[in-house]
Amino acid sequence: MLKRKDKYNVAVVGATGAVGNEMIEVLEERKFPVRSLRLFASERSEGKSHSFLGGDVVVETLKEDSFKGLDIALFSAGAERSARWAPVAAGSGCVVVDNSSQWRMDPEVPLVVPEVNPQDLKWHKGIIANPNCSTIQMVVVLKPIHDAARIKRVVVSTYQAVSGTGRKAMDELLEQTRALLSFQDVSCKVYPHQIAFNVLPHIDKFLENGYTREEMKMVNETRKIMGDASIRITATTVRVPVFRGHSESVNIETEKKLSAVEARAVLSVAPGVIVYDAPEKNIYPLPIYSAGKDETFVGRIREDESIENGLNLWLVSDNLRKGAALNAVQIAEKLIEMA
Ligand code: NAP
Ligand code: 12T
Repeated sequence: MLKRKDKYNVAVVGATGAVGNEMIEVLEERKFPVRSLRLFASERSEGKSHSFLGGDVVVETLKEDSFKGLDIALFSAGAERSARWAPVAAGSGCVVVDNSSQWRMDPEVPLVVPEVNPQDLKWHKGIIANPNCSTIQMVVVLKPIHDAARIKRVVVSTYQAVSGTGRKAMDELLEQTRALLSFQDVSCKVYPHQIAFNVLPHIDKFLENGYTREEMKMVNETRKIMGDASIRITATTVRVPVFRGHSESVNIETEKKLSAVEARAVLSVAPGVIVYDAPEKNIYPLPIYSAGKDETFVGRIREDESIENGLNLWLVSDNLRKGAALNAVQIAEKLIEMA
């Protein structure tokens, strides 16, 4: 449990990565009450440093006693590192907010989006999981609709940015684009196929049932966060050559009828959501405008005319912010509020 203090000793694990970097920026921007900041990464980064509030913080490697005296650790260094080190941190009394997939479906670990299920923070035992990026931006929109009309079924297709995979994937999109524009051959290291000028219906590993792990994360995590295992969900997750900002086409079937006008009214007061929907003026959410923003943008709000009670929506959010770093910092802020 977090003890109430004026300021906290904070760690970012995976500080040199795409998410870790964003975490440091979000902590700074939101004036998180930091007494001291410690940064951790692999041996590859030893000796590197990162600026924070005008000073320079040196990047360290993890050791058994690294978490002594720390209050909060934000992890984003991959599932293996979380499996190994989150229990070590929690064991030394440091509360972990983990961005990897390692602990999300563990029944002992709350999976939290502060706008949706802040109450689940009450039962944490030292580790709190941050959901998958595609799930987070979808549930902030599903929750108010569920409260208003009870969701029976969701069909979602995603259009996910390469920054979701990390730094190396961003470099790959840039290098392939550069190579193709100068008539050179491309090399594929991160993804199994060329991502520049292409679309890949494949995110994370394929499972026995023919779905990808990313698709099943959206199904299982949504049910856990919403606290309703009866919601039926099916997903197709797709990688597109976009650097930042995940888009989603979401079809929702509800028990009660919700007209497009009513849905717009419900969403316009939902926390963390901005309705951006004026098609007659070519206004709808776009990944290039979501980059660097905190909210999930929703547009193309319309009734599904093929069923009785259905809606179609288009959602966009910055996957490195609400999808990862921002949600983790908001969890930490909520913990402080509750301490
Ligand atoms: P990334 O850009 O590849 O960064 C990986 C980070 O992990 C780097 O700081 C790296 O340090 C560090 N690391 C690697 N091996 C390590 C080790 N043995 N010990 C300590 N640190 C180590 O990846 P990313 O996109 O930031 O993603 C990182 C994590 O966040 C992953 O677990 C991913 O699943 C999760 N993530 C979650 C979401 C979400 O949906 N909420 C979204 C994106 C990512 P070096 O620079 O020294 O190699
Ligand atoms: N493979 O945190 O590649 O479970 O975009 C997030 C993003 C896993 C995760 C990606 C991934 C996660 C991706």
